[in-house]
Amino acid sequence: MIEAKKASLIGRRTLLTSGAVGLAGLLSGCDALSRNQSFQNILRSAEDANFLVHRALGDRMKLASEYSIADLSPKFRPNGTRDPGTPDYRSSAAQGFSDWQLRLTGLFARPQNFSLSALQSMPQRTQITRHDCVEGWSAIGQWTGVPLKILLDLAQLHRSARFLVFHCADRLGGRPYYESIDLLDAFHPQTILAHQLNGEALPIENGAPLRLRVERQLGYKHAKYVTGIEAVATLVNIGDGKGGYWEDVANYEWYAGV
Ligand SMILES: Nc1nc2c(c(=O)[nH]1)N[C@H]1C(S)=C(S)[C@@H](COP(=O)(O)O)O[C@H]1N2
Ligand SMILES: [Mo]
Repeated sequence: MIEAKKASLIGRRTLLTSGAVGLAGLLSGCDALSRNQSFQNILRSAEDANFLVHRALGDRMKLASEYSIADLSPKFRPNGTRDPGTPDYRSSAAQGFSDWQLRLTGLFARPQNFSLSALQSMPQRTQITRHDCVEGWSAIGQWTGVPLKILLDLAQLHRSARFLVFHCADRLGGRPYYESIDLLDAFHPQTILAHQLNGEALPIENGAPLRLRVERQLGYKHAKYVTGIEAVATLVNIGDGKGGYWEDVANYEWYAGV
């Protein structure tokens, strides 16, 4: 009897601990943290780990505030690239982006491309949120698009994937713009690929025809002009390895929570 109880407690402890380690893996921003010795010591205690799991998950899965139509900014100011301006982009824009392809590559069981009209025929989510740029301005806009989760399920994200990299059509200072998020943000209900702003087709200056909205993070994470989503196990081979254009160029934080 006592032995059985002990065994079940040990089983529970192991489960909680591995759950915590799994979460540390998921919270990719925690790479440095999970290498940190004292964090590892904390993880060894199952009860503390359980607490950390719930606190971390709770914080990360919270919804960003949503606003009403009355709160919309009169104009959603553009920032960074206002037009990728390449021949490919120009010709696609001239056709109303009817030839735009979103390419899902990397760690998917069914890597595939989606046209803009395919994306528009999927279930959509509309949300009014506040965008905060590190340069000190913010704007409230209404975004409509496909929840990223739908695409990840269709393409069957592989178990070994830990990050999604968003490739963009524009270059800044000669480098391609890109961004990346972890799987908690990827499956977050407010993470969408938006093709509309304030009920109209997304303007070129705001990222037409597709831009990421990852509402728990600062503006630079919201990749515009998205051409591809690559699922990877590590970010070290992408760009300079820091997970994004501004992370590489100016050491911006990879996890930019608001
Ligand atoms: N492809 C691409 N995405 C980008 C940028 C960019 O220059 N290129 N700028 C980022 C920054 S710093 C911000 S604040 C927002 C601005 O979005 P907006 O132009 O719709 O205001 O886009 C982000 N995504
Ligand atoms: Mo920004």
